[in-house]
This record gives sequence, structure tokens and C-alpha cells, in this order.
Amino acid sequence: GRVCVVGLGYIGLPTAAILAKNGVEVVGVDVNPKHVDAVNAGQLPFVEEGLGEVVADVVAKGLLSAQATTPPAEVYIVSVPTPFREEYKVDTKYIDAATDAIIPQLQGGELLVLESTSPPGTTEHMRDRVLAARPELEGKVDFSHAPERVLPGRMMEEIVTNDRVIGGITPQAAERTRDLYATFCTGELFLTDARTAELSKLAENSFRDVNIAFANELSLICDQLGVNVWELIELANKHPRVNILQPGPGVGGHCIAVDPWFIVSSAPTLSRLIRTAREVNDGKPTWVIDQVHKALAEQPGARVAALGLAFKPDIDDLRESPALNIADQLATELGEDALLVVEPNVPELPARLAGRNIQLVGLDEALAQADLVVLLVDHKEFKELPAERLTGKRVIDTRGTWRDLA
Ligand code: SAJ
Repeated sequence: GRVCVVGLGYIGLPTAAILAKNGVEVVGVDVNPKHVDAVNAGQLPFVEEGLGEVVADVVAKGLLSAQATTPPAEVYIVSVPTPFREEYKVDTKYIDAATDAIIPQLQGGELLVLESTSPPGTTEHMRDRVLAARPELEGKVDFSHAPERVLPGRMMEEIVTNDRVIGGITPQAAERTRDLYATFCTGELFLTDARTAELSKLAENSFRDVNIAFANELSLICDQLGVNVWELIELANKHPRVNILQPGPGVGGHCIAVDPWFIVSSAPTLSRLIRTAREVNDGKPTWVIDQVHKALAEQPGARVAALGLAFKPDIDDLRESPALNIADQLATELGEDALLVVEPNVPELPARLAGRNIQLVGLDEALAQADLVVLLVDHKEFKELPAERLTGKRVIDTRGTWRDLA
């Protein structure tokens, strides 16, 4: 039968495209007409390596189409955003709206799969919403949670090869979901209940956040104690059971910097470590900015270049990027002299920085003009820079990219 994917974003579109590629008839639904039009034209509304070819192919073959309204289908996969309201309370308004649009189409026998990363209990919430509107469907519709685990930039590979956790409100719901995902996923599919699957996804991203926070905290401690944190971590990691991650200017992206809050908001008094890790990582940009001010106090009038705006290396994604936030704040605080910014992956400054005292320049120009170089993202262009290009400059290296320079 037909599969309807609600939400053609970073997760929904790759999922829709992969299903269609495996011969399933897929209809994508999105409230944003730009996404609908792009997909129907066989194009991408955003950049993702390897996805463009697949979308063009399945749309041309008539296996994938997009529309604004929710059609009848045998399976619904909901992958819409789950943003915060104030105080880090998760807002389920998009999930609720998607569910409300599905409700009138249900006839009994359907499967509803929630893919959006959600607080524990959200799949049950979805079921309750459906049954409140259509009590006669009790026991006749299946509900499950199948959180994604793909790494942006490697989605098309990981969507196929990653193992997945699939949680059903009932065992039958989990089994139906497994059978659908098995059409394209070569990884192992582990079945559990919906609540466990929800918390598993959140625990995975919180694990990474807590571990990055540990590295970031160590970097502050090392700075105060006059120890090179990169050397310290390398040496500590020689222990067979130690594997410390890398410090950086903070944690960005729309997953790791966000998902831990879903756990905190579900169990506020118990989530002390998870909350503190978030605060440590969120505090790191301020520390980097302080380092810049300290350097400027010693060398007044120095020209500053910030290298990198993206939230991690070799991508163009600036969402929730600590590097972008640091550049933004530095530009405000530096006064008249324009901040030089290098970001090889974008053609122009994002709207937020445009029209301010910031200049997007090439790496050569930045190095020619700047006295103080602040490395924010370890893009390959920066890693490959020969050491002598930095001679005579003061360097604040937040990623340890040039740690061997001396
Ligand atoms: N970072 C560090 N130090 C490190 C590793 C990462 O500072 O040692 C920073 C990065 O620079 C970046 C942020 O953390 O700003 C997050 O980057 P990431 O590469 O760790 O993760 P994401 O956000 O691109 O993708 C994560 C992945 N989750 C895990 O690795 C547990 C991915 O598998 C998930 O599917 C994705 O979140 C998601 O959608 O939830």
C-alpha cells in the first residue's frame, strides 16, 4: 500500500526518497509550498550529499510526489520538527497538526510511525489524540516510534546501514514498522516499546553531549593550569578504557544541542548531569569570546579574523552554530574595525550577519590582514594550511587543528 511521509525536511525527505527507491509508492506532505514544489520538480529544498540524484529519479518514475494535504494511505510516517517553547518545554504543535490532518483519512488498519525526536510518551500522546477524535478506531490502528540516527552529510549511507531501534505501542505495531523499514534498511532492527525507543534516541544524543561537555570542561581547566588540552586528551586516551572526545567552541546542530533538554523537561529534578552538560557546552562560546578580548587587551587594535561559521567541519549548515554566534557577538563588540570572516562553504553571509561590520573574505585575504586568527571550525581548508602562513600572528585555536604549531 501507499506510504505517506508527513514533513519533507532533513529526515522526512531522505526517508521518503529511499522508500520510493525501493519500489514503495510514496506521497510526501509538507506545509511549506517551497518544499512541495521543489520535490515535484525533482529537486532538493536543502543540500544533502547523494540525495538529489535519488529524488530526481523516483519523482521521474512517479514513485514519489508531494502535496500540501494529507491523503489516504496505509502507513503514515510523521517527521516534523519538535521545537521548544519557553523554559525548554517541548512543543508538540507540529506533531498534533500532522496527527489532526491524518485523523479524517483513517479507516482502520493503518500504521502511524512517529520519526520526530520526541519526549517520552509522545507516541502514546499521538495515539490518545487519534482515539479521542475517533474512539471507534480503538485497537484498529497501530502506532510506533522509529527514531532516525543519521549523521547530516552522510545521511544517504547511514539511513540504509545504521541499526535502528523501533518501539511499538503494541508488539504488532513494532513488527509492522520493522517490516516496512526492512525494505531499505540493511542494519539490524531492534524492537521494543514506544517509550523505550523515545528515550533511547534522547539518551544517544545526551551521551554525546555529556561527553563533549567533559572535553570542554577539561579545556577550561587545562587553560587555567597551563596544560595543552589536546596533548592531555591524546595521552589520556592511550588508556584502554578511556575515550575522551574533542573540545570545541561549543556544541551546535539541531540535535545534540537540543535533545538533552527533552530529557531534562521530562524529569527536571533527576537530570542534573544532563542539564549541567548542556550548560557547560552552551557556556563555551562566551569563554572563547573572553579569550579574544584578553588577546585584544594585550594587543590593542589588532585586526581579528574568525575562521569558520558552520556547526561542524566541511558542511554549509549554520543552524545553532556556536561559530556563527561567536562571530555575531564579536562583530557587535569589536567596534569600528570590521571582523573578517572566512567560511569556504557559503557564498555569502547569512542574513543575520549581513549589513553589519563583518566582511566575508577568502582565507588568503584574512591571513594577509589579520593579526589575531580565531579558528572556530576545523574545515579541511584550515587544516591544510601550512604552519608558516600563521607566523607572527596570534592564534586562538578552539579545535586543536593547529595544535602542533609552535
Ligand atoms: N562536537 C565537538 N566535539 C566532538 C564531537 C562533536 O565539539 O568531539 C560538536 C560538533 O562540532 C558539533 C556538535 O558537537 O557542533 C554536534 O556534532 P556531531 O557530529 O556530534 O553530531 P550531529 O549533530 O551532526 O548528529 C548527531 C548524531 N548523534 C550521535 O552521534 C549520538 C547523529 O547520529 C544523529 O542522527 C543526529 O545527531 C540527530 O539527528 O539526532
